[in-house]
Amino acid sequence: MSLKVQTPEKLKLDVQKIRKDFPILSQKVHGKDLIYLDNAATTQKPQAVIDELNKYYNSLNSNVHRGVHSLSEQATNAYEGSRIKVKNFINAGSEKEIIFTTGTTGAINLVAQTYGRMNLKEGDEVIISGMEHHSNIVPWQMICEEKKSKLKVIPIDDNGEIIFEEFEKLLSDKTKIVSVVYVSNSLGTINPVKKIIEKAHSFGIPVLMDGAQAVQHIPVDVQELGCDFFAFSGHKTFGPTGIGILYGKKNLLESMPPYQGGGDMIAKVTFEKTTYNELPYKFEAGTPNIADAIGLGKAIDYINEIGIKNIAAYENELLEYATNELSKINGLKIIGTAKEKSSVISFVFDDVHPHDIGTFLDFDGIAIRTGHHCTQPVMDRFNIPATSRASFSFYNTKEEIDILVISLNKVLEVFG
Ligand code: C6P
Repeated sequence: MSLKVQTPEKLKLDVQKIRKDFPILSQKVHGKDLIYLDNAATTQKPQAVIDELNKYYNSLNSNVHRGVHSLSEQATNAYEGSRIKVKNFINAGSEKEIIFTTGTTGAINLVAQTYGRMNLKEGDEVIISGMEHHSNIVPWQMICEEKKSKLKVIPIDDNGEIIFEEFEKLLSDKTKIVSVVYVSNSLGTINPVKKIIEKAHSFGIPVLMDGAQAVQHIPVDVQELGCDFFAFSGHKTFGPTGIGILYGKKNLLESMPPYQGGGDMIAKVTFEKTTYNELPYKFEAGTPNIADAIGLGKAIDYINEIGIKNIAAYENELLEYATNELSKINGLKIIGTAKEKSSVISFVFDDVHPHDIGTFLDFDGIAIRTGHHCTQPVMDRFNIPATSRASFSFYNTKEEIDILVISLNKVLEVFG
């Protein structure tokens, strides 16, 4: 069980120093030190990101791409500078391929409503996997329903891994797009995305990767992967909420119609006809989320300072430690035992409902998520209503995992 990154000989990551960068981590909850293990839902923000947002509103606030005055120029430079940071972060070929969206959900809806609307017709098929987040299911269902196309689902096995042979069987000339998650938020599975992309491409089919749980944990290089679209969210990447990214290959984005109409996405408007702006602005109608885009750029700077390979290696240690320690707890069953996993552990007890676990742990200051994690089909696949999920980030420690284990044992004493 490991993240796909070799552990460097000597870890360069100083967790105690890093923790001081995150003001929220020194809070108390119910009188106990906060132990934040809900990082798959959203990550905490370093002071540098919080300061960047303050700086923007204190000294830079202005609209972008519109004014000739100094403030507007500075805001535009910061906003476009952030786009370049994102481009470098995922190694896109050009900043024109980076679209600011509201998040992963916004990015996938954009592709479904533009690429999907343009390419799907009656009888066509969209392939997703059985471990998708609802935001990579429902947008495709909506457009498939409208176009009388079909959604095909790659089944997953008992470990929570995609059954690759079943994927191969689903591919045909009816398939118009494959849209799969890179790292599952409820199982932790890291999918063999390169293999999936290569297989789909051998049929000439484009692939969208839901990278919402990938970029904050493992190095991502969209050119090396070869994916056609890649989506992720700022708030899961130590940046602000309300901002996210759609990467798309230039030729595909150019061929797609705009998503929404409005200011900034146009070249020329008359009542008779409108022509559209060049990439990436064609897909960014209206005043964008300037401050949060800049905040995301700062979050990427922060990740780069620590080093994504160091992050991956450290989180891998946490995952192994937590898997071992949690496995010792009587009756605890881990859901999601793929060979390649990210730092997410979903678990169930036979006789204790996850919501009771979550509430109990909260009184010990421990934040985990309980429920279906917006992946109801995954719960159905494993025949369970919900799981408890502990998800780790590079600011978590083994000591925190020890406290989680103590608290879970107390849960068993009370409810078991
Ligand atoms: N998962 C979780 O607790 P947004 O809401 O657009 O930022 O991200 C949606 C999304 C898409 N794909 C995956 C794999 C995700 O994990 C998420 C968000 C959170 O697991 C909130 S439901």
